Amino acid sequence: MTAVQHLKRITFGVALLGLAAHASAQVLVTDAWVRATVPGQPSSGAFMTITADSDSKLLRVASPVAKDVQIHEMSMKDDVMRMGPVDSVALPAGKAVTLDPDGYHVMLMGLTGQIKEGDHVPLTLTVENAKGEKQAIEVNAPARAINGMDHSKMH
Ligand SMILES: [Cu+2]
Repeated sequence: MTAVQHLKRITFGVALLGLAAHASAQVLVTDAWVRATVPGQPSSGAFMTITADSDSKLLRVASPVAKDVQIHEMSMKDDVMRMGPVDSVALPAGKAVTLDPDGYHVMLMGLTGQIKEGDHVPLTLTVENAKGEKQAIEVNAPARAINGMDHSKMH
């Protein structure tokens, strides 16, 4: 390939990327991770930071490693930590929303197998913007063994 042909290809690729960015809102997912499990553990949690460039909401999360995936919220009521499923998580424009073990989190329930430290767990996030346009975001979250709250006993 000549240098000019090569340059043309690069320019074409950049143009395509620019088009994709225009066609849909930008949603940035960082620091995604999944809690590693012990053999036989039925559920686990996925955590991440999500930043949308326009007012949006996280509608749902899917993963091939779990039969049921729910978005949960932790809350304090009468000095007792509770959690339950929510319909969606608001993603205000430009604000980094953190899903962590103490707040919103993604519950992976009915695991199809053990999640070992270092595994990569595919997650598909469905985000809807203010116009009602839905967008799927693919995330590969590494599994980390982190001690602390045993999430599986809370259900
Ligand atoms: Cu939960």
